[in-house]
Amino acid sequence: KAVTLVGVPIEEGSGRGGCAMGPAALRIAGIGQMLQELGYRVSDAGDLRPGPAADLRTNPKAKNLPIVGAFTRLLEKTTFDAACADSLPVALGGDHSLSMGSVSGMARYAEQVGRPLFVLWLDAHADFNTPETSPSGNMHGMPVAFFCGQAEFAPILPADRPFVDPKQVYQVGIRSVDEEERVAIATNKVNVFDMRAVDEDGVGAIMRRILAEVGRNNGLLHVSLDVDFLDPDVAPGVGTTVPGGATFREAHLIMEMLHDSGLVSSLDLVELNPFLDDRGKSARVLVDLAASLFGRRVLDRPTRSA
Ligand code: DIR
Ligand code: MN
Ligand code: MN
Ligand code: MN
Repeated sequence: KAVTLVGVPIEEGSGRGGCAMGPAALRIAGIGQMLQELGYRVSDAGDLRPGPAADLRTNPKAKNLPIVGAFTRLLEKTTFDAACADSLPVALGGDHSLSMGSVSGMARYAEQVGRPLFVLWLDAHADFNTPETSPSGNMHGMPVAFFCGQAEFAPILPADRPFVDPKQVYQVGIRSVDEEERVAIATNKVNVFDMRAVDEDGVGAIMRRILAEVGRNNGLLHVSLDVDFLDPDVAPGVGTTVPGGATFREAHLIMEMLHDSGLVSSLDLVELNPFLDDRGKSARVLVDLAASLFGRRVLDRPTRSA
């Protein structure tokens, strides 16, 4: 089993500084060593360092588009190449705009191998804004709309690229959605399990449903984990904390069930802002969660079947 780490030090999608230090913090917290200890062959693609794309113009409705677009292009290709080499790509963020690239790369790979791509979006936010609907202009609030082909974004990637079907996007942990975003999610039939659903049904039942659907369709599953999915008490190192997030135990259960499913094809760890963190706490939590996703467990006890 092989894993490719890709550092994506982008913060220009988030409207504040700090996320660019995320890859370094995740490395210091031991992401590579953890994977090696679990028996993976780990290659490290280093940190992507593109310059701003000269052909993309700045736009107040999509802030820092030239650099966000440049990262998108480079990460799309890096992710696609890793997947083609049978290595599981892990994007070390970096703000959530990087998923425009990682998910688009996996969509291209999925099309090549003739399997549907599903996306599990673990986040306080739906990130389904477009330049037209975004109240902030921050592109980290737009990646899902981008890879679902919802918006006429500037020509960052070829217009004929494969998109993700919004009905194959599963969002868990959602508790902050903008007005027009709410309409777009409903219209496009994104599968949203908000925190009320988590409270009523529990993450175990929700994950069993999602994984059964992906398995039934022989899908690939891209997992995108935003630090603000977690409760701010668990992970304070993020610029957009929202109270009432997932607990440490809920998050680990999700990761363990993902491992047991054997369906995960790719992973983003995003929005870690080490400048706001509490002595590396959130970086360590992310590495711990990734460890559960990659197979670390307390006892050899598989997930209870539905
Ligand atoms: C808000 C905040 N929905 C926006 N978004 C995110 O600016 O679009 N915060 N992703 O983390
Ligand atoms: Mn996000
Ligand atoms: Mn978020
Ligand atoms: Mn965010």
